[in-house]
Amino acid sequence: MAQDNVLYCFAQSGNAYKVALYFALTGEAWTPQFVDFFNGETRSKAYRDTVNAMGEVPVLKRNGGMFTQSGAILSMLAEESGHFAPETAQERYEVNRWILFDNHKFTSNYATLRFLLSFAKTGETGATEFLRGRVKAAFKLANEHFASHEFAAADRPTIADLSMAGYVYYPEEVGINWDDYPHLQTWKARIAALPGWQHPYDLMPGHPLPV
Ligand SMILES: N[C@@H](CCC(=O)N[C@@H](CS)C(=O)NCC(=O)O)C(=O)O
Repeated sequence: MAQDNVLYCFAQSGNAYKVALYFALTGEAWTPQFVDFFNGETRSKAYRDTVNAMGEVPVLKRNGGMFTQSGAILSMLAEESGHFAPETAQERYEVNRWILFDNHKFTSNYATLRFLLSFAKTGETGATEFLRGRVKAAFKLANEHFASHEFAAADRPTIADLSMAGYVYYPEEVGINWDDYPHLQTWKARIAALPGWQHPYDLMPGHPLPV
């Protein structure tokens, strides 16, 4: 059955990119719905009442339902289509394990550090120093994993890779030296070489930001 996929997103959101990337790589039809995050839309009462009570993107409107949390959305999409899906109980466990690690440590600290430095423009603070330490620890762990694994959770790309790919292509400078993580870089290039891959700034609306 054809699905109507409307993705509430904006170009700077790596969490939304995780779902947009799934659509780009699978070729499943989707439409972006721009969310004006930088002018407070996600924090408005209207957004929380009608789009997402959690006040976040991504939100996927699909067949009349409103679905939130990128990891849960990816799991739902993969289960329905079979694309980038785990195939065994062991793979399902590995996929969940890496999606949870991504949400808690890999994406979240990087996304917050980037937000503070590149968009809120706080300059260096105790918070940025703390977050950078957390990012480096997560990057080191992922780098060690990719030294002996081509993909995060199986011998082929799965939704765990799409989740971890959320923020790794953004160009903003946050004081992390990618040369310190060569295996992470190789994995990142492997994902970018998948047919249909596009950069987040080409896939979702809202880039560049108005000056
Ligand atoms: N764990 C969530 C994180 C979503 C998230 O943090 N979204 C950010 C943009 S990247 C957001 O919408 N923040 C809204 C706000 O803080 O007001 C997911 O993976 O979907």
